Amino acid sequence: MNAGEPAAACCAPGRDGLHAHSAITVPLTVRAVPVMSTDARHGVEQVRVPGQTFEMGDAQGAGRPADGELPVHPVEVAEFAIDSTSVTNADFARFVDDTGYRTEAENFGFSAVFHMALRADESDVVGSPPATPWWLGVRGADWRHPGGGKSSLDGLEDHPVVHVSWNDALAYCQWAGRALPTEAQWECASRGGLHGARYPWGDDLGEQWRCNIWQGTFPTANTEADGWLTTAPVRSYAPNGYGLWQTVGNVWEWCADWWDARYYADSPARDPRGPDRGEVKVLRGGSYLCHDSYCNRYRNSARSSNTPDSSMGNAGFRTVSIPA
Ligand SMILES: [Ca+2]
Ligand SMILES: [Ca+2]
Repeated sequence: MNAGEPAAACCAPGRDGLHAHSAITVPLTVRAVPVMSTDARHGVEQVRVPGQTFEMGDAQGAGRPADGELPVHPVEVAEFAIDSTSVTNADFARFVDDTGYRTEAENFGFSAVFHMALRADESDVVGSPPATPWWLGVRGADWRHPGGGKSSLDGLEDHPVVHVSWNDALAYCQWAGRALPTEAQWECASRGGLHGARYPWGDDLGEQWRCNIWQGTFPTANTEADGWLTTAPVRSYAPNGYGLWQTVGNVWEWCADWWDARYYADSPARDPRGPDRGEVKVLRGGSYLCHDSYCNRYRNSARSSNTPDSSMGNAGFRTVSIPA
């Protein structure tokens, strides 16, 4: 992997990498106070993150160089309000009911499903990236059918919506009068006021599971010691110091910024908004598939990326307020 390639290969397959007609694998490539939304459309509780200067980046040296978590650098962010949880299936359903919006997974006809989550006929599996065979392109997989055509949202109303692309998340934000967080806002919020910590709660995983990742042998045997094979309800475990739930683990979360591994070396010190252009958008926080054996990206500073039209069963989003 060189600096020009997206960092997400193991975590989330790009749209093209799953296409049935793709002959060659594509290079994958201070406690805040809850505030209620002023827009009744958006039902997710928000919390206020105070304006501050924080140290952005990987203070432990735990990341992969190609992900661009270094150098650690001071970043000043203005106060903002962010969702305390990921947008849920129930939240996204209100948007779709109101607008008739069709997601990109529905328009393309398929999305990326982790092999152990498959609930579809084998004939609906349209492809798989050879480098990451645990990802299946599944016809009929979309936000309403997270495991494929034989799955549903029954019992998953309070789970994060998944199989939404960056473009889908943006469409939701435009409807809700919200925005996607910048990468700097996301990391500042995930840190919860703990300077330089590895996780939202401190530096150690601890004896009790505090996030939804993978336990066991990836990608074939998950002991589910944390309670979940795939997504968990958004208010599982405990919130961080700012009142945010599950920034790390559960699902990756789209951010507004284009991704560039070299960005931290030369980014604005105040409210950075990412490179002006790019090929892939930033994803943050890791997912239920993270395991130290291949992906330790369930950390505050960890970065990943994917193309803005890609969707998968382990990525969703949360939103921020739009500055007046
Ligand atoms: Ca788990
Ligand atoms: Ca998350």
